[in-house]
Formats: sequence, C-alpha cells, structure tokens
Amino acid sequence: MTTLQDPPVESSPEIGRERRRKEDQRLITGRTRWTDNIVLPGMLHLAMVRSPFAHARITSIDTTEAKASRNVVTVLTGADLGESQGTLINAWAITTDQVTPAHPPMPSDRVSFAGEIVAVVVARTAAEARDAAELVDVEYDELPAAIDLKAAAAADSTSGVLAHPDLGTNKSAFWKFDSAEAGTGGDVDAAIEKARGDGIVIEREYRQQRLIPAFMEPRSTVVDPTGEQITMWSATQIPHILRFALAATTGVPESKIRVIAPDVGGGFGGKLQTTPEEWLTFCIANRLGKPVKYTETRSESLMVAHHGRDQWQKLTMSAEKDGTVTGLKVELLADLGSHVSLVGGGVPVLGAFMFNAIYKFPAYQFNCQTVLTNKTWTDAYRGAGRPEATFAIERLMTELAAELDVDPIEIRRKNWITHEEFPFMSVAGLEYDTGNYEAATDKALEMFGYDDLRAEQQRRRESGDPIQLGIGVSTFTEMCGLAPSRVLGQLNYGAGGWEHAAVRMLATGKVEVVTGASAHGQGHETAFSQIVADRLGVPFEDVEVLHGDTQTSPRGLDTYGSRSLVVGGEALVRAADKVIEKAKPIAAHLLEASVDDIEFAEGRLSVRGTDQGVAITEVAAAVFAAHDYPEGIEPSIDSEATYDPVNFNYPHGTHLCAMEVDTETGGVKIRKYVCVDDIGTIINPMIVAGQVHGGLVQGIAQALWEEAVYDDAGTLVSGSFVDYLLPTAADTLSFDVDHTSSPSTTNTLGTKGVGEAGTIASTPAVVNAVVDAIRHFGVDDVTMPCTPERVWKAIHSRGAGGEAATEGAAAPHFDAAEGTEGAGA
Ligand code: MCN
Repeated sequence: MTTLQDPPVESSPEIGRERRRKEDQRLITGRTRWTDNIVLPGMLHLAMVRSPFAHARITSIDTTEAKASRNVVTVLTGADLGESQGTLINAWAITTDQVTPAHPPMPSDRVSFAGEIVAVVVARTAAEARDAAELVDVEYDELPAAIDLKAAAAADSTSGVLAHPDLGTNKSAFWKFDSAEAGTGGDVDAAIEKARGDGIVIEREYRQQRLIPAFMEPRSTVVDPTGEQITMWSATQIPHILRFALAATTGVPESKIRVIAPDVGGGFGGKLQTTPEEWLTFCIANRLGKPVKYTETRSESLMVAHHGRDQWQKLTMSAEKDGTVTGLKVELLADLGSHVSLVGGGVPVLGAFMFNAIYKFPAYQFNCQTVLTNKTWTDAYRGAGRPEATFAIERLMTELAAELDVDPIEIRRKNWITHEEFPFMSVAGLEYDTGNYEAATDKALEMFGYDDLRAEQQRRRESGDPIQLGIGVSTFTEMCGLAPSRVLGQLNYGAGGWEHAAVRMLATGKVEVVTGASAHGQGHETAFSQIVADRLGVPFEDVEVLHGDTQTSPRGLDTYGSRSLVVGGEALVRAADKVIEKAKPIAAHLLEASVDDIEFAEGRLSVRGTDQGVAITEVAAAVFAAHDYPEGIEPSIDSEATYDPVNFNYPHGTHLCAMEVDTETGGVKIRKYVCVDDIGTIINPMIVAGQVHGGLVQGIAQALWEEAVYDDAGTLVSGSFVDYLLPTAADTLSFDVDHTSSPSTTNTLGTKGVGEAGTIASTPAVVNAVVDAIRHFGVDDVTMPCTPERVWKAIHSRGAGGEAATEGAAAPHFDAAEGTEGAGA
C-alpha cells in the first residue's frame, strides 16, 4: 500500500479549536427528533412475540385471541409473510466455503436463539400491540441448544449439539494468516520450536467475554409506504448500507427507498446492523399500505440487539532469553451466535492484523474458527476485533516480562518499532505510516509518576498491606479508517470503504456540507464544520452539515471503524479544495486578471502581488446570479468528492493504570489512569476528550464489570441493567488524558481516528494492573470481568508458588489450528 504525501496543514484558527458541539443544544434539551418521536397520521404499531427457547421447533401458533383484542389490526407469522419478508444478509463471507445459515427475519418452523421473533402483532397503539402479544399462543418442541462455545466447536453430526442440525456442523469458517506463506515474515512453528530449546515460550488462554453494546436509545424504526417513495426512519448507524440491503433483498429499487437516520442516541457498533425488526416493519407497512412503527423495549434491546466479543484466545509466543520476541501464534474460537450477521464473521478477521500490534515480530500466524451457537448473534462492538487482539498481546507481553522478571515497559521498548523505522511494514502485512511509541510512553510515564508508584507497590508488598497496588501497562495501536476498498475486496468483504462528500456554496454566503458519514453521537456537525470553515476561510457558524438521509446524501458508507474523520473528513477536504479550484477562473474573470495569478488564502481569491481580491462567498453569489461569468464554465462552484483511502490509519498510545486491590475482599479500585494517545492532528480537542473518556469507560467496563451470561438452556440471565453491570459516572474516575502527535500521511490533515482508541487500549491496562497487584500470590491471570469474587478466589486458591486455579487458567484446552478439527476437551 502506498500513502499520500501531502504535508499536514499548519495549525489554524479552526483546526485544533475547542468548539462546543453545535448539535448539543438540540440533543441535550431534547428538541430533536429521535425515531420514536415520529408520529404519522394513521400510524400502526408493532409488538414482537419472541421465543423463550434458544432452540425449538415451532409446532403451532394460535393468534385467535390476540387478533380479537381491542384495536389489533392483524397478527402475522412467518408462514403468513413467507418470502415477502425478504431475508437478512451477511455482507462478509470470510471464506468462500463459509457455512451461512439462511436468515429469515421471522422463521416459520424453528427458532435458533432466545428472543427470535415468531409472530408480530399490529395494533393502533404500541401498548395495545404489546398486550395482545401476550395472548399469542405458541407451542414449541424444545431442542437441545448449543450454548458453550468450545463444546459447539467440537460438535459434529455424530456427537454434540448442533445449532442448526440441517447444516451438519457448527463450524462456519476457518480463516488463517501465516507470515511465511504471505511473505511478510518467518515460520512461526520453527520459531516456537527453537525457543523451546534455547529461549522461552509463553502459552496462555484468554476469554473475551460476551458484551452488550447497551446504547442509550433502544432501536426504533418507522416506515411510511405512502407517497412516491417508501421512507424508513431508523435509529441506525448505517442508513446507506440499510437502503442497499433493503433494495437488494426485497426487490424494491433503491430509488424508491429513502432511509433517514435522524438523531441517533449512540450505537457503539450495535447499530451497525440490518435487523429483523427493520425488515418486518418495512414488509408490514408495505403490505398494509400504512405507516408502521416498532420501538424495542430495553429488555428486548439487551436480549436481541447484537452482542460483541465472545472469543476464546489461545496464544503461543516465543522469545529469546533477553526478551526479544521471535514468533506469535494465535488460535481463536469466535462465537457468531445463531447466524452470521451483517459483518459478524469478519470481526475476528479485523483483529487478525493487530495481534502483532506495535511490535517487530519476525514470525506470525493467526488461525480463527468461527462457530455457530444458539445465542444472540454477535457483530461489531466498539473496536470490533481490535480490542480482543490488543488485550491478548498486551496481556502476553506483560506475562513475558513477568517470566523474565523485567519491567513491562522495558520488554515493550525492546520489541516495538522505533520512530525512525516508520513507515514500517508489519508482519501482518500492513504499512504503518507514522508513529512514535517512545514519545507517547515517555510522556505517559512522567504524567503517571511511574517510579514513585512502583516504589509504593514495593513498600505495600513488603509490609503485607491488605491493600496491594498494581500497575498495568498497555501500549496499543489499531487500524482504523475502514477502509481501502481494494483491501476489503481481497478480504472478500461485500462493499467498498470509500466516503463521499459535497460542498455547496449558497447564495447567501452560507455553506452546505453533505457527508455520507452518519453520526450517532460523535459530533460530526461540529468537527466537519471546523474543517470546511478552515479550508474555505468562512465563519464556522456559516457552515451547515447535513447527514443521515439517503435523499440529501445519496452516496455514503456511514459510520463505524473510526472512519468518519480520516475517510469522510478527507472527502470533505477534497470537495472543498475543488470548490476553490472552480472559483478561481470565475474570480479571475471578475477581477479581470489571469487565472494563473489567482491565489487563495483565508477565504479570499486575490491577484498575486496586488491588494485586489474577492471573497469566495462573493464568487458564490456571482455564480448564483450568473449575470457575468466566463464563457465555457458552468455557473456553479459546488463540488463533490469520493475518497477511497489508500491505507488504514494507525493511532497509537500508552495507557497506564494504577489499581488498588483489597486482598481481603477481592475488591478493586482504579486509583489513577493516564493515557497519552497519538491521533495526529486533532480537529476538536473537546470532542476528542469526550471520545477518549467514553471509550475508556467502555474498555474498563469489560475488564471489571460487564458480561452477558447465558444459562445452560440458552436464556440470557444478565438481561437487565440489574444483572448487566453498565458503569455510571459514579463508578469511574477523572482520567489524565494527553496527546503526542505524529501526523498521519494517509490524509491531507494528518489526522488519525479516535472513536475506538480508549476502548481498545484500556481493557488490558486494567487487567494487567489487577494481575500485577496480586502476582506475588502466584496469580498470573484473572478472567474478565475481574469481579471481587474472581479476584479473591485467584488470591486464595493459589498462594505463593501454589497450583494454578484461577478460572482463566482452569479453562479447558482448545485448538483452532488448521488440521486439528476444532476443540478437544
Ligand atoms: N476527531 C477529531 N480529531 C481527531 C480524530 C477525531 O476532532 N484526530 C473527532 C471527529 O471529527 C469526530 C470524532 O472525533 O467528531 C470521532 O471521530 P472518528 O475517530 O473519525 O470516529 P467516527 O466519527 O467514525 O465514529 C465511530 C466511532 C466508533 S467506531 C464507535 S463504536 C463509537 C465512537 O465512534 N461509537 C460512539 N464514538 C461514539 N461516540 C458516541 N457518543 N456514541 C457512539 O455510539
């Protein structure tokens, strides 16, 4: 991959300015339109009847009583809708032989996870629909359910439980990367073999527990089939992809479908999905010819909106005795849940390129088996594959340091890419453009007071203090800015990774900006206004950013993978630059000068070497009037750009966590958290701070609190906020956040993405800190989330030098490597 060589712009009044978010006035005061606020004349409401069983045959559905209920219009089952409901798509078959179960929005014969829809009640109010849903009588013949990931991976048609018996397997796809085969590095098995003789081999197994994105606004959809087009409002991250998928699977042409994502209350990847609820609302509205709304309850949201993570990771790392890593082998089992959702199968593949992280490993191999189970399907959750990879490698580097009895920072210094070595071709085949791990780490260590905290840790250990101190390190990088379309093509992804933008100069001097990136909390209206105001030299207040409506922004690929700034922002820069170029001949004409003499700065087009000039807004007014403009030129300076990135984008940072662990109760308390992230040029420091804070809390929550738990029958037992421990502000602390900057060469502004950085980096920093606090009790792992019970058990079941007995260490063995045919107990 090549990189753009445009130098980063100098700092300017708008880039880097702490602008308050334009959108917050309406978001905070509630003077906006969430999907559930939309009320249309004659609108009907849906309630879903959902399976209580994880796996069962539907033997009968009696809708008589529900249909007779007050204000119920109809009750529909999968058999009633048949193929008219369309089908849900998987946009990323990671291998050509991927096993992909059929995915009707509402099956008619068999359910394959608890919460799957079996009937839909249509009523005049939402309350009446919900009440009538209780009256639908469904008879099931319960089937054995595949719930445990390792057991599901080991099952086949002769033994074990299959999530979809007709498929004869639970294995969906096996995906492998090998540096020796790819020509990017050496043979990992040889490196491990050698290290067993004269070096050191670290082998670990880690659990990435299942998480629930738990966005603030539950999902909601309104479909209005009346009029020229069918209009769908949806609380989604992906209005453009949604329109494409609806058109592709229902036969309604794209031009007849308008999808609007109004203000959306968070997504965190959880709204990067095409859902059964959207498909059914679309189908039923069209069938009845009336506007229809469906809004899920919080309980439904936790149960059926897609989940994230859920992997077993087996890792083997080889190193020389001086700590130089010689190879890394990764074997993953990834739980897809009941179906291969929109991009669910690809999530672990996104992680495949990141296990080597910031390090110069000479040999690397990644093996991943995706597995079907009878649970809610998994897909992207903030970081999508990269937090899992970062966790594994940052835990492993810490374990290597512990084995060699060296400081975890030193082991990283020994193995990381130094700043002189950029651009650097990683062993996973990515060209990292810029970075300076030394600078970020040095700054973080200073802010943290590393040496003082290590000294305190030593004192507490020596005095046998019941409160022990642990220090956790995480030096992360990630690949964001998804993504170069050609690379996506090589990975068999079903779409491209470009982004589109338009910049329109209005006659009044205002600027209308259209972006295909669809914000759901990231503050794009503000940051993108800053970029355009800066580029065109117009006031920030005069820029209006439009997004999230396929009518006003027909081209777009939406928001995920921290792509909006580095891909969508770059498209904006290019569109704005085209506006300037188009304005030049018109300005030359107005100024009676040669176009070669026109130069642009701070919103004015001037004749070089004179004080003659015209504002770009005046040129816009002139072309609007169109009374006087040059021959052969169209009377418009409006411009569009579609930008396809030539490379991913590689933010990085150093995160340090000081953790107090109460050895008598197992309780943990973060005392200090420092992070220094390098995200290149920062557009809006206040937005960036918000993104980092939010990201950190989500990553810390994985380490300490959150876990979606199923019982053996496949019922989600953590299906409410009483059981699923989502942190509040009171559970966190004030973070010490700072930045270093090595501007990216992958985009004109030198920016790097930030939306997922905090989440990716923080989880291993926190778990490393917990383990560090109690390592002297013989503990080398605590399974996430590190609850007081798990921490206490880890301390008390081991004792110094005792037998391994933490939950993580006691987990059964598995092998996802090619040729071993999945798990062995
Ligand atoms: N930004 C900046 N300077 C930089 C980098 C980013 O000022 N150097 C600004 C951007 O202009 C943008 C924001 O920070 O306003 C995030 O930018 P970016 O990193 O491009 O990420 P995206 O806008 O593509 O957002 C996606 C990312 C992801 S993948 C998840 S998940 C996530 C996240 O953003 N979900 C969120 N942040 C979230 N924030 C909120 N409030 N809600 C979610 O659901």
